[in-house]
Amino acid sequence: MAMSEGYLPFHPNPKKPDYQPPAGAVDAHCHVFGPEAEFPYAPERKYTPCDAGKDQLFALRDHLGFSRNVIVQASCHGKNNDALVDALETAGELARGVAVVGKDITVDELKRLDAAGVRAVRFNFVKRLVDTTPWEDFVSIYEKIKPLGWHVVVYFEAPDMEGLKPLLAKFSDSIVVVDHMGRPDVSKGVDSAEFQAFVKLMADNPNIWTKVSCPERLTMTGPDYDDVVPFARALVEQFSDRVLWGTDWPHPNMSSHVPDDGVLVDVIPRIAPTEALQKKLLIDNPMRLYWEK
Ligand code: 0GY
Repeated sequence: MAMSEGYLPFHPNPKKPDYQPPAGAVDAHCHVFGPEAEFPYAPERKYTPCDAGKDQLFALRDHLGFSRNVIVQASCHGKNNDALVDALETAGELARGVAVVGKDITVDELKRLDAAGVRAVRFNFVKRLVDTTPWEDFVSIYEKIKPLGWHVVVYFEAPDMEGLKPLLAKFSDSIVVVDHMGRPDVSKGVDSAEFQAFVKLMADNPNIWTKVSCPERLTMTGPDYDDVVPFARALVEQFSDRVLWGTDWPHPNMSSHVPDDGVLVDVIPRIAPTEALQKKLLIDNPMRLYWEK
């Protein structure tokens, strides 16, 4: 199956970052796509990506100077987590996973995912990526994963946050990780009501974490990412024990530019300016959440 029209494949030869991550650093948001011949894309998908398999992901990890990955099931694979599980089984202790499952998932299947290294489910609310799922389904999945000690990863865009608060409140016994800082409109500024509502959500709910990731998706100015840095830095400084960082490789659905992953790594010291903050962001927080369950 051909890639979606206009789909931009990932950067073929990212630069070696100038910033060297500390030994043991975790890329806590990345994906594997296919390869389609082995792991076909889901019939219900909204886009067909460029194949981006586990070997390419692990080569990128080494090239960028990272030690571990948290691999997140993406919508193009639907609820079939086979490519994710295969990558996790290859990586062993060097990767953990976030799966997407349906409300009819069995306990045995959840245990199989857990044994492979899955530690969370992802609930996706981005309308261009998935069809709507009834809230009761998310709640029943949540009840099933709780005994395993898993947490919840949510992906939504800023205008949808307010309406989702009652659902997020139902997950208050677990950690809830919000992808990509809740997708703020960075042109509005850090002090905007929109972003400050997200800061307040985190301040009011100590179980809510976020990924200070995806400058490439959020920027309006381009790959210096100057307009995104203040958002991520504000969150790292205020919530240093509840932030994660990831490349988002292989960057599905980019239209403005193809990010160079080495350039993305060089953003880290601008959002986490001290060694102590970098260690929390890249090692302590992801290790606590994904490896020390
Ligand atoms: C991301 C972002 C995107 C895609 C997905 O599940 C997905 O397909 O998460 C996006 O298009 O914004 O985190 O990879």
